[in-house]
Amino acid sequence: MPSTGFASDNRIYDPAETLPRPELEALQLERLRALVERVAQVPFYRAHLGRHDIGPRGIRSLDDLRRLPFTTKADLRQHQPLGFLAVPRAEVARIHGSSGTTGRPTFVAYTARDLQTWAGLCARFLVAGGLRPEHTVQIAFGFGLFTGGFGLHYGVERVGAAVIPAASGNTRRQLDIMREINPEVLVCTPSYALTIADGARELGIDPRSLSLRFGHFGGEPWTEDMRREIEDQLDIQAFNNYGLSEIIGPGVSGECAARTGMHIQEDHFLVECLDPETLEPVPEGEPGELVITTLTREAWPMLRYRTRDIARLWRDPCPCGRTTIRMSRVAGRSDDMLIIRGVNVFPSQIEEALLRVEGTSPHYLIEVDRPGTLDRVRVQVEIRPELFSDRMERMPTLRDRIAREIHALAGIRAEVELVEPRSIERFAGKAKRVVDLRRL
Ligand code: DLL
Repeated sequence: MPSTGFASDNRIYDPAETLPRPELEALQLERLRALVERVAQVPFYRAHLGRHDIGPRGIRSLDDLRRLPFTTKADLRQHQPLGFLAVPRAEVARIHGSSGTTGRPTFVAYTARDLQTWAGLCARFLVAGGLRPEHTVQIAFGFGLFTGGFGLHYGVERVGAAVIPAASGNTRRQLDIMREINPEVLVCTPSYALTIADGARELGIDPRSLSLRFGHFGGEPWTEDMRREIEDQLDIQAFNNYGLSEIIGPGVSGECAARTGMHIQEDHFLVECLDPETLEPVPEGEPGELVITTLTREAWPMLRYRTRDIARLWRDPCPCGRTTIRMSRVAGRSDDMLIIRGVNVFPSQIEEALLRVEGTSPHYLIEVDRPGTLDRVRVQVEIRPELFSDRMERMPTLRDRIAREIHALAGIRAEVELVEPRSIERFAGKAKRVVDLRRL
């Protein structure tokens, strides 16, 4: 990933972000020992540590992390609600949850101190990506069980900037608010940022004329091409941030002004990158599943949580001065990876292919089925309004080009269907891009 200088002025919120590596690692080790002591409050972990005779004194170096058990989403589900709580119920200050695919939320808990830590972590990435106390931020994330709204809200407040808790959805209202209050910053999912741009155009407003100067986007996978789209359509700078509710919510990592990967907040999280099959570490820079251990969570400590998110890690120094490991964009999830005729495909590869072809929009739906014995992939792509009306004769060429790009990037043959602008469902939160109709 080439560094192209800083996208905004380079500021660091917390000196902990620049700790020399030996100091950082000493702090991690101390916190890991304290964590092993704390997780003994959780029956699931107590049983494991007892069986393997591991106590805080058995943790001599950070490599001893590998002696600790993994935790999976299935473990969390099995011990719902709040089976992983490590403090007395009276000390719980907040409960969030993630809806997941089953519809039943899995809950996670925070103490008052966890909430303080969380606000500080969000403040770090917000400042890294340009937020200053004089700014106003429109948050178009859900405020509810989802961690996006509240997490970013308290992060913005911690920085000392003004928050508009607009919440998600109702694009027209988002635009009204934006035009009356003129925020410089937008916070939402990347797909919703594009919906806002579309919504503006529908109202006859040039989205580039809005007051926005930059945006902090996260909560779902997106590509570098999608960043360019968002930046171009809204005339802003777009920063990526990553997190998950099981760990804390947003605030696990985020981009700095150099935008060459997201800095992992390593004084609070130990992150491993493992082969999802063998669970052995992958060589540095190779894609693997992120496995996260929370070093400071009080109410909800997690040992080696298997995120299912596939990304790459690298350690080389960043020009911004932070000393932390950086992670790449999330390429997909090991559990939503599609296997099509034996080829592993991530929806993000298809998105990348689409966006390479001029005339397409980043709104698409991938449908997989198996009419006979072979998988069939159909990709519906919205094309841009200016192409749809008067250039119908160019459609077959466009379709072929998209299919060729998909083949080149993802290694599969897909049927491409060009559809009218705005015919694919929009989501105010995370976009749904895949429908798998196969009975596997
Ligand atoms: O989405 C937390 C969050 C909110 C992060 C707002 C950033 C901004 P969950 O609902 O538990 O929590 O979903 C977590 O979303 O495991 C990833 O698969 C995906 N995800 C989150 N951020 C990114 C990102 C929140 N920047 C799951 N890029 C994670 C790609 C992301 N995927």
